[in-house]
Amino acid sequence: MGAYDVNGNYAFYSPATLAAAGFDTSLQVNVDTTPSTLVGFTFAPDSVDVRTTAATVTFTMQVSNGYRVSTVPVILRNAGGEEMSCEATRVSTDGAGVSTFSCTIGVPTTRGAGPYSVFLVRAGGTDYLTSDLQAAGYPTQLEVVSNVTTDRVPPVVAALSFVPDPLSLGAGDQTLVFTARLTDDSGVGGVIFFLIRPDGSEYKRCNTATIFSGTPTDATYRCSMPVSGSAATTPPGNYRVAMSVYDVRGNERFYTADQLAAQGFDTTLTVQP
Ligand SMILES: [Ca+2]
Ligand SMILES: [Ca+2]
Repeated sequence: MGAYDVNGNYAFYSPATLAAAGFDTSLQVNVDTTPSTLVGFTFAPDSVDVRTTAATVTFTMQVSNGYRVSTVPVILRNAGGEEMSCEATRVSTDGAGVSTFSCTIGVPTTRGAGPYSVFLVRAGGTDYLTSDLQAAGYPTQLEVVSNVTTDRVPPVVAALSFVPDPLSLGAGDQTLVFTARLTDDSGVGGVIFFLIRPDGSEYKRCNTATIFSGTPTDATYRCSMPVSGSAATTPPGNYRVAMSVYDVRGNERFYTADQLAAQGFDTTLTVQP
């Protein structure tokens, strides 16, 4: 320390000088390097019935040295790969530094039925997997009672065609009509047809969610795309057709022209001058 009087006389006292005078001059600073640890985990309820109305499940975690952790993610997964998750935020911290985190997962009526396992809880840098949670004696299984079967599979393309092919610019503006038959266990949601220029860039797309014929699980879609008869707008050459398909559960797949061709479909549209 340094000390001065009203006349400007100044003296600096080193730690050694102060210690020699009998004062305690050391200050101990403790740095806590103990990692955060999950010390409690539960959720309620452990079974929900969403056959008629949506439900919620609340997850509660206790984390030691909780000040080191800002959020605690929780992920659940069923055997079919359907996932639900939430990210818990701090509710409180007790005198021993154990923080309580909480979050809620909404379970809609569209959620697939069956058991869901707590796949992951992440506290600080540590991932607690199902087996870790079980070993610690925590609950890991949530039962969902629902009328819906898990579906993680996008629609399958059963047929694809388009007319006219070849398309002649000499005949003026044309309408290219795509037809595709799609199947899906839960029901097809819709389709987007992509027409790709000879240089690989997208020329135009045609989007429809209206079934032309069939049923939702075996649906035929038809989509009309205007094609300009101007060679400047529509350079002659071999165009390709790609598709994006999706079901009513949100499962989506993009099929490249090559993938569709590998299934045996004609995906080349010849545009003639
Ligand atoms: Ca599906
Ligand atoms: Ca063709």
